[in-house]
Amino acid sequence: MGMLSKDQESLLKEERGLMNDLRTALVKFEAGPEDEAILRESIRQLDELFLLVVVGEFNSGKTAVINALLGQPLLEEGVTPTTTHVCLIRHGEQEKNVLGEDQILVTLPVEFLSAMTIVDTPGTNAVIRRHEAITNLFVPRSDLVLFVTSADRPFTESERGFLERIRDWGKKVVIVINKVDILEKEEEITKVKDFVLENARLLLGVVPEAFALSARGALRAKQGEARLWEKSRFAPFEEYLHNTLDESSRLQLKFLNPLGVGARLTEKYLGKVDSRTASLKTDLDLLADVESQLKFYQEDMQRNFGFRMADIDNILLGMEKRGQVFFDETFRLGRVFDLLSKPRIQQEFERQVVADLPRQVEEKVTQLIDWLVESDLRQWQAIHQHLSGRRRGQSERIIGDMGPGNYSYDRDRLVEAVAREARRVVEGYDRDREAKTVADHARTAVAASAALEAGALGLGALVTTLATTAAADVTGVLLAGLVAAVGLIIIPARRQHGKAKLNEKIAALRAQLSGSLRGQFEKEVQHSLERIQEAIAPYTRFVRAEREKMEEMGKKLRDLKTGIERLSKKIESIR
Ligand SMILES: Nc1nc2c(ncn2[C@@H]2O[C@H](COP(=O)(O)OP(=O)(O)O)[C@@H](O)[C@H]2O)c(=O)[nH]1
Ligand SMILES: [Mg+2]
Repeated sequence: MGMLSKDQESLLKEERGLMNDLRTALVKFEAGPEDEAILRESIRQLDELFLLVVVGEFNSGKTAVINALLGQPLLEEGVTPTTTHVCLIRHGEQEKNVLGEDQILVTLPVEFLSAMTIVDTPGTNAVIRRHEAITNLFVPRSDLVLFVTSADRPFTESERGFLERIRDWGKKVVIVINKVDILEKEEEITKVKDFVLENARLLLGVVPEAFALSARGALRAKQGEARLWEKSRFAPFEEYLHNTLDESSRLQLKFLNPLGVGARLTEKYLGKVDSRTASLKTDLDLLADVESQLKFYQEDMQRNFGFRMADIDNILLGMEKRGQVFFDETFRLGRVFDLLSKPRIQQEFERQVVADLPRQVEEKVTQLIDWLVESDLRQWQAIHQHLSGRRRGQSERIIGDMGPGNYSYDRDRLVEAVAREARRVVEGYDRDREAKTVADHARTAVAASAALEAGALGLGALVTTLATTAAADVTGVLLAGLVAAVGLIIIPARRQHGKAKLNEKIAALRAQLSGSLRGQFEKEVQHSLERIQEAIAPYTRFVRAEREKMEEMGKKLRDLKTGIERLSKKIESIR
């Protein structure tokens, strides 16, 4: 670029700062390397000569237009698609150099090339995809796009698509409708031009500059057939390129170039942030579902457990009642001789008071355990179902990757891991084994609370032992009381004492049993919840971290977008 004014310098500085910010953001958020390269190129382009890129379908006459501008048939026209290259045309000694597989550099001592570089592209061609890719590589770098369409097939479908992409890069487009010499009448030319302009307006939102001309006629005129010049309509086009597009408008376009690219990339990644945020929303909803399901599970367990423990309490209360009856019936003078036999009274106590309490307690506890185990299994089943549903839902709308960070891969892998763990648990769930483990724990807890050797005793046997110990204690009291009663005849007082003692014993037994069972089952529920939460934790952590990242990225991109818009307006308002 030539000499810049102070204002221009400061605009340029601001622009570089903004674009470098965007680059840093894209790198940080693992944007595709091509996008980063495009941005880098367009920033670099700020230091280069004005770049005019000529695009259009194959055979529309792009090369012919350039030859006509140069006034000499320096570039080969009418070549087949397979032999075309991107051709960079610069100012210099007349020379031709191969730059690479797809590019050649032509230098020519033509005056206007000292103000701009022209790029002749092979054109968009559905047959040769590679050409399209090469052309697409140059479009983002261009400061101005010259879009050449042919009067015999103006504005084809593929040209329409191509123009759309050019627009997305925020490029200024000038349209050339070439080969108007094949149209006989003036009104045919007007018709074609109107048609092209209307379509371009619909696509671009603005009416671009458009020139209907004959490149062939112009070249021939410049080479001696002067009478063809007027008819070629080339003059207004040349006038536009050389004069309307003066130094300051070129500079303006050049300044706008990286901003257009930046706006396009910002838009693209904001779109990705949006769709990923939406995807994360479903993950978060799912996790919230799971969370509330677990909470409900916990509450349900508490409530149900309360009912079931009340059942067990009732059984123990029944024993307490039977004890009272036993006391009243046995502690009578009429049975004094029966009562004198200690083994006998103990036997009777066991038969009438203890009765089938151990079996009943054991049955209730077994039911409780089965219910506990079943609920645990159901939680895992629910988790598995939730996640399988989520996986299916997700695969239907796979979102483009945001670079090597490979979000969907990580996410799916984690969901898969949780689902796999849930499936493993569900499929391998051995109710009997689980129940036995819980029963063992419960038995150990009950034994520990009673300071008994748990050993190989089942829960029922344990309860029997506890009840019998109580019985022995109480019948002991009974006998002592009996002797005293017989001797001193103060039976009622002794009876009172015996009953109180029995109540105390049974209350202690109840406290022991329900206290240790409750403690143990609470532990089991906690453990079950912890296991499930642990299985989900990596997925939860991932989703939360991703969401934070997306929030940060969205904010950064929106800030950049605002900055780009503001600077573009500033640049557009110069002149
Ligand atoms: N009738 C007519 N033919 C043209 C004109 N310009 C180019 N052509 C022909 O159209 C064909 C393709 O031109 P070319 O410049 O190679 O097209 P490109 O593939 O877009 O570069 C060649 O045979 C040219 O001679 C023109 O103004 N009028
Ligand atoms: Mg060509």
